Amino acid sequence: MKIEDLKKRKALEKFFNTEVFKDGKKTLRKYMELMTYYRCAIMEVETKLNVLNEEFSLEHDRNPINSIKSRLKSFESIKEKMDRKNIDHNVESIEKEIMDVAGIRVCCSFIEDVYLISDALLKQDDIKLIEKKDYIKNPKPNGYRSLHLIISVPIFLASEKREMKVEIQLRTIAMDFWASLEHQLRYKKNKRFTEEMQRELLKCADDSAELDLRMSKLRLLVED
Ligand code: 0O2
Repeated sequence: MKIEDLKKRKALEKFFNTEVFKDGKKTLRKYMELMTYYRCAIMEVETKLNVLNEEFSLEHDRNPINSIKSRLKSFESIKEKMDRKNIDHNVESIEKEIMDVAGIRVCCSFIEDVYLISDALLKQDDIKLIEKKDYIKNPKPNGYRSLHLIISVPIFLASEKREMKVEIQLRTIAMDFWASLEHQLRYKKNKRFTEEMQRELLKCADDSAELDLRMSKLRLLVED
């Protein structure tokens, strides 16, 4: 086992041992199992998205999905969220209360593709929509735009079927460009956003939304 893995394991053991459970080892196993199920759920949803992308590219001669990135929330972020939201430290609560352990970010070419992919995915009879937040129609005050879906998807194990929650963020390339840079700036050490900086960021978000609209108009002209 690598030193980093060993350190991670020690931190996990400490968390599960001292803070909640006497039987830390058993709990750690449950946690590892749960993370494996989330990884499987990510694979399921990624496959669905890739299939949709293939199908649409065959029909329309272009890819509606530009890139798909996925991540499993780190133990540190899960713990931070549980503390922030006053959630009991146990494995069952992670599954019940934390909606974004499995996260998938889908970057689409045009705004219409965001809704095309989201509608096609939500139509599938094994997908259940748990929550939808449309920050494209209603951007956040700082200018953030994306369509957020929390869905549940079944995974098929050797002896059982399990419904797992996955958070999907769908956005255009322009929205992703803004969100990635805003995230980098926001987490710059020892720096604070002044009101002027926030205004400038909001303007950048509005300008890139305008670009998205212009690109959509061009697409209509080209595809007409
Ligand atoms: P990560 O590592 O990106 O996943 P909560 O998740 O409970 O804190 P809420 O209201 O449930 O809050 O979630 P929300 O705001 O709908 O979406 C949270 C996620 O959306 C964030 O995840 C970001 O990925 C993204 N996001 C939301 N607002 C912004 C924003 O203003 N700028 C950027 N760059 N991204 C944003 P996490 O948890 O921050 O981390």
